[in-house]
Amino acid sequence: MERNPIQTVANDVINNPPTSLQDLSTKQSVLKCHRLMSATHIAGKFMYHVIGSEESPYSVKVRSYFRFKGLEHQWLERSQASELYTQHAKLPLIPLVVTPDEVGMQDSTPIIEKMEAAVPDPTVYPDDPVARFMSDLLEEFGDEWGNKWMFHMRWWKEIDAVAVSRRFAERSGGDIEATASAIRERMVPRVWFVGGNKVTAPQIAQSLEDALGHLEPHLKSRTYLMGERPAMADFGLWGQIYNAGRDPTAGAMVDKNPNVRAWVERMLNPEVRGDFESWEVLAPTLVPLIKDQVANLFLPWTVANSVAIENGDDDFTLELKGNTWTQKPQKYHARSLGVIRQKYQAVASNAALNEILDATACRQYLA
Ligand SMILES: N[C@@H](CCC(=O)N[C@@H](CS)C(=O)NCC(=O)O)C(=O)O
Repeated sequence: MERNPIQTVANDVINNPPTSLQDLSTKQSVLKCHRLMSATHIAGKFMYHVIGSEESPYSVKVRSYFRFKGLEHQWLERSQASELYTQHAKLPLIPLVVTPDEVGMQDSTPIIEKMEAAVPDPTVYPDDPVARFMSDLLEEFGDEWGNKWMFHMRWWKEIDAVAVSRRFAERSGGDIEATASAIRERMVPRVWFVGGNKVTAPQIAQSLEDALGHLEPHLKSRTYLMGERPAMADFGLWGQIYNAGRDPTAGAMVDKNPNVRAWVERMLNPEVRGDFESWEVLAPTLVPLIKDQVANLFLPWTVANSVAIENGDDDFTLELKGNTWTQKPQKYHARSLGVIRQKYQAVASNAALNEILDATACRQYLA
């Protein structure tokens, strides 16, 4: 087994005592330099580091994935890992994963996909190709639409913004009220970024309530969304619902759905309890969620968003389930629509999948 760097340098000093004052000083400064490296870096040299925050849905998504895969890793709050973060982050976003050979990875979906390629077992991809694509689609839905539930509801109402900003402030210490108020000043205006405004606020809350209402019966008779083991869909949707579930208003909504609440707790440390289910078995309770939320809200929204980005529009407006939705376009989502469309292209010759995507009214947005 390889030794940690301090031990190696210390042994070198013992085995090869310094021969001159200059040599002594070199060896001392090497030792000091290694000591100065954060304790976590030293302790975790041979493991992954997952840098994020409990409050960040994409960070806890990746952490749960690492836990599920049994990948040796150390979870570091962003504030504990400034040096490592600055060294490896290319984008000002969390999560950041640093591999044992010190490569930085960002963006939760590609992180999971790269890890799946490197460490395939236990897989998060259902073996049934239809279930697998639906799982990817639900992951995308969770990441891109589910984030509106979490982020908008967290900062929209004062009761939530105050509670959450105090929770954030407690982590950073100091004057809690002053820090909480500074956090609110920074975060509340950002709800516009996810499309939260007076017109869309009731629609976002309704969407969360409806999605939870669809998930509740689906999770009555199974442990995870695609059967008895977690899939991509679980990680994407869970990160958002877990975080929403920690805030007052959205948390009360989650609590009304005991099966969802139990899944939320379970997904903190997901594990294999059995097999994935076939699409035929999943469909009766998953299709209503896909029709109502993915086909009627998320997909038309993401396509309109992407068109607005292409046209360079300042904002875009469309009708979603009979309500007017209006917002400024979001760049990242246009890119991720391209990615899910590519995933569809890779399986577009699957007749059974096409039949289901047509029946759920999803295919028109993906093809
Ligand atoms: N698509 C990215 C999104 C990551 C993201 O938006 N992270 C947020 C936190 S949840 C962030 O870092 N925002 C900037 C900040 O907190 O300073 C992913 O899946 O990892």
